Amino acid sequence: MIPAIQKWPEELAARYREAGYWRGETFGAMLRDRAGRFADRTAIVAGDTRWTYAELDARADAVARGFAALGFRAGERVVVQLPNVAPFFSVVFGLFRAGILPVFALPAHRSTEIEHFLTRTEARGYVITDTFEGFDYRALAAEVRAKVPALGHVIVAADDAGPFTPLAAVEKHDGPLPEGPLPSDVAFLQISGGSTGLSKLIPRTHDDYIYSLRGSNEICRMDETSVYLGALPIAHNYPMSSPGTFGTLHGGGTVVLSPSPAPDAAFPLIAREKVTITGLVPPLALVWADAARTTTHDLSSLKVLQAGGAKLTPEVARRIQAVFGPVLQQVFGMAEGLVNYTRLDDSEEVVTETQGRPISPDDELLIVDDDDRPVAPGTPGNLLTRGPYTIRQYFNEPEANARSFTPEGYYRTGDIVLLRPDGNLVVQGRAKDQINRGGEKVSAEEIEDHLLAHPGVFDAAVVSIPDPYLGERSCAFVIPRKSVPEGAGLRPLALKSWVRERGLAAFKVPDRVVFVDSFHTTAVGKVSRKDLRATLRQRLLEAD
Ligand code: J2J
Repeated sequence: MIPAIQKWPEELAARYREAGYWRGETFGAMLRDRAGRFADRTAIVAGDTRWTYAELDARADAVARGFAALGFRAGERVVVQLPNVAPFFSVVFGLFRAGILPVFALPAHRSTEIEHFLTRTEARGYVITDTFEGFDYRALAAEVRAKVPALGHVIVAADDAGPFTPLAAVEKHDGPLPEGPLPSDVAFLQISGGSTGLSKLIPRTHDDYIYSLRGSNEICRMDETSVYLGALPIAHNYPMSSPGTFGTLHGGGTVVLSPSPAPDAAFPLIAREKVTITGLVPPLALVWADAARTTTHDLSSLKVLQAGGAKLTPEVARRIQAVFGPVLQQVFGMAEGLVNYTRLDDSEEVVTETQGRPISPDDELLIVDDDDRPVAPGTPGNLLTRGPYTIRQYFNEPEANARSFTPEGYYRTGDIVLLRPDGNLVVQGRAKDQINRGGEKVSAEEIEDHLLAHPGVFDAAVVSIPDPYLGERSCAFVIPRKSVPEGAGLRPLALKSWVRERGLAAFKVPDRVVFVDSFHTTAVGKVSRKDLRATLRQRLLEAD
């Protein structure tokens, strides 16, 4: 088995420890400590379920013992695909405690993505729920198990496990508690947004991630009185850690889970549980602002309303503040590490116009041109970063690592930003070939590869197009292969179904398909995919 590791150069690691960023704590120990200090306080609220810290801690122990009894050992990986349900926390904290690494799949992922996560991480375990939003995860598990023989255990965190093992049965094993991991060990694998091919996996250590939680909690003033609403899918890095559900548990507060981010699900929960903070993506923040105008639910407990994951325009920021008051916080982060926040006492101008500044004084930011030379102050450029909670490598991706990190260990974010004299960043665009569909990231290349697999497709290029609601949508330019019947009769709907049926998350299906006879690349010589996408995008904007 390929070990999942994350390593900083020794002198930097020493500095991060000396500065008190890395304190040698693990997630297992963190929960044990909070269960000691806040035993009877409510940790998790989901539907009719309410777990105290003591209960969550006991359940995490049961999960750790159960997985050990099933033969899972420290360092192994288990793909966890759960929606916003309470067992998400008993499962992942149980795995943390046993040193087993959860791989955080999203509820939207389908067979192709799950198969990739399972095979790439050599996972022998897959944790799902029964059904959610009308989709049966047991059928998905049956499909991937047929393709991935190494998948030994499918565990269902719900009553009706079908042919698989119910979580309750795993929790009944009464073996010894496995020896825990080291704080410097990788705790889990997050999923990268991806701009090439398939999603890469992001190894985060206990030390580095817990530091990002502590830093986020300080900035967002989280403590045991905080009530965080998990409205977005909680497996996303943003609602997990900025400060998100994990930050809330770090602070001893209460996590309230909403099955959906829609106002009719979320607003009653805010009123009933007196939610103090939540994180949204910009399109949702706008929907909430509209709904809040006429709601009968009392939303006055909300002290912090975060918008992040995609660019919030100043205009939308103002609309949110007009309804909710001065509670807006912008968050610009990435699952690879670096997170920027506007601060709660920042001026309205900063909160409206900027994406904030980093968590740590030791977050190093470089803004460079395409040749990696620093740009003049105040000029937009490519953002490179390294620091005490930003990864130095992806899991098992030698080629991507060489592209995504500089020799000095800076992560190439792919974002184009401007650094203001006051230290705040403004995101101006993106150099990476990605579509940011209201916070859901889609790799252009990944979708092109699926389109090219269609017998009627000669060539395809996927680009982002502006969208008044989502910020961006995806558009696929397709050259049909006229010489075959499949190409002659090709329709947009057929291609959309094709992508969906290849086992991809619905948010990756192109929103628009435009058929063209050729890409008309006028430039002499070989045109890069990147330039081609830019040209096509421009042509579409001019035509619309
Ligand atoms: C513009 N683009 C943004 C913003 C992220 C906190 C918040 C977000 C994420 C996240 C996260 C943006 N304005 N405010 O993990 O902890 C785009 C950038 C970035 C990419 C990362 C967190 N906030 N983005 O969104 O790994 O392009 O993390 O590089 O999903 O989202 O995506 P992701």
